[in-house]
Amino acid sequence: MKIYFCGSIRGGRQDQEMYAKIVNHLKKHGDVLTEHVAMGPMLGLKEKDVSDQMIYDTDTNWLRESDVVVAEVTTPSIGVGYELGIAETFKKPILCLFRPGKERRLSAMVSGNKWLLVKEYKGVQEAFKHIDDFLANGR
Ligand code: 6K6
Repeated sequence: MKIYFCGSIRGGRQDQEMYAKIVNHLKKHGDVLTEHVAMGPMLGLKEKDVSDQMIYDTDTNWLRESDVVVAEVTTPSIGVGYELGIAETFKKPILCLFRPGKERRLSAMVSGNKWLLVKEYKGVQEAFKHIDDFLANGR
């Protein structure tokens, strides 16, 4: 199974460690096409190594090829929101994981979209459970 993982990059990297845990878990289920999203600054691609056009072209091709999309949507990111819109037009099954917080509300464009399966979680084990349910049963 080809899994496209989405997480904030220019929107802010504060959840990068959580992305890494989620991606490690996703790798038990299949090939994660976008592992770099979860990598720390020392391991991942350097932003300057690739052009923005190359990023866009590669990512849209990977979205087209993917079987499922899993997005961590706690840190708001234009790129992640855009990827969700593209993935929906490709009719991909999509799981969005969100950690509610005091000052945080998920965009209505995500929480109000019935195509997206949106699951709230507090800790990483709960996120893993949502992923396992989604990949096994689509819910
Ligand atoms: C730097 C560090 C890791 O990768 C890079 C190079 N930049 C990107 N490489 C690959 N995909 C990217 C890059 N920048 C954004 N994206 C895609 O948009 C990812 O698939 C993310 O899910 C999403 C993040 O969007 P922003 O708006 O938060 O950057």
